[in-house]
Amino acid sequence: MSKLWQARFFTTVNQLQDLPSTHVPEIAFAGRSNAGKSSAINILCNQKGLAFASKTPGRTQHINFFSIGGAHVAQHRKDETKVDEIRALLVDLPGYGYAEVSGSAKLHWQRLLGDYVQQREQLAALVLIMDSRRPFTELDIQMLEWFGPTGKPIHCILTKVDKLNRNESVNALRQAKAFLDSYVDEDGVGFPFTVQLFSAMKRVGVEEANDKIIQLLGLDQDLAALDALDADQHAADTDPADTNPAE
Ligand SMILES: Nc1nc2c(ncn2[C@@H]2O[C@H](COP(=O)(O)OP(=O)(O)O)[C@@H](O)[C@H]2O)c(=O)[nH]1
Ligand SMILES: [Mg+2]
Repeated sequence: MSKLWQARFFTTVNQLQDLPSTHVPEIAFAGRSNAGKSSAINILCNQKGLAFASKTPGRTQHINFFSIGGAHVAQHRKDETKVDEIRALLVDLPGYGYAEVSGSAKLHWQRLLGDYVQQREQLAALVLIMDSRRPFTELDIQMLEWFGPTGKPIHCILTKVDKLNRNESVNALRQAKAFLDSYVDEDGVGFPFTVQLFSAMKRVGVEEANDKIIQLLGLDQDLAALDALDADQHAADTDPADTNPAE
C-alpha cells in the first residue's frame, strides 16, 4: 500500500495569495489538457474520482491540493483530515494549451502557474505529464524553463504508452532523455530531470512513478526515520543496561 493512497482533497485556490500556509513539501503535477494528468493522479492515489478525469479539457483553472497524512486510507471521506498530521501535498495544476481559452484566461494561467512554480518554497519537485506521442509542446517547455532554474527536480511522465508499440515507446523514452539532457547550466552541468514511460490504462510505470514521487517528497526518509525510531524503542525496551542503573 502506498502512502499516496492516503491522498485527500485539501483545498483549491485560484490566486497566489490564497495558497495554503502549510510548510510540508509539495509536489506539483503539470501538463497539457488531456495529456492524462487526472488519470495519472487517480491511479497513483488509487482513487477513481480524486482528480476529476475531465472530458472537457481546460475547464478547471484552479490549483487543487491533496493532502498525504492526516487521514487513513480506510478513513471515511466525511471524517476530518487532521491538518497538523499532513506530511506532504500533491498539487494538481490547471491543464494548459487548450486552444479555446481566451487571452485574459491565458494571462491568468501564466501568472498563476509561473509565479507558483518559480516562487513556492515548499514546492519540492515538478511532475510533468505529457502524452508520449507528442511530448514537449511549447507550454511544456515553458514549464521546464520556469522551473528548471530553481534547481529542483523535474520528473517527466510520458503517458498513454499503450498507444505506442514497443519500438515507438523505446524511441519516445530515448528522445525525451536526449532532449532533457540537452539542458545544461552556464557551467555545462545538467539539471535533475528524469523521465519514464507510463500508462494509466494498462498500469505501466505506476510503481516507478510512485517510488519517484515518494522519494521526491522525502516520504521514504520518513519511513526510514520511523524504522530507526522503532528500533531505538525496541532496544530501550529490551536492553537491560537501559533499565534504571541506580537500582
Ligand atoms: N489510452 C489511454 N488513454 C488515457 C490514458 N490516460 C488518460 N487517458 C485518456 O485521455 C483523456 C484525458 O485524460 P485526463 O486524465 O482527463 O487528462 P487531463 O486533462 O490531463 O487531466 C481521457 O479520455 C482519458 O481516458 C492512458 O494511459 N492511456
Ligand atoms: Mg484533468
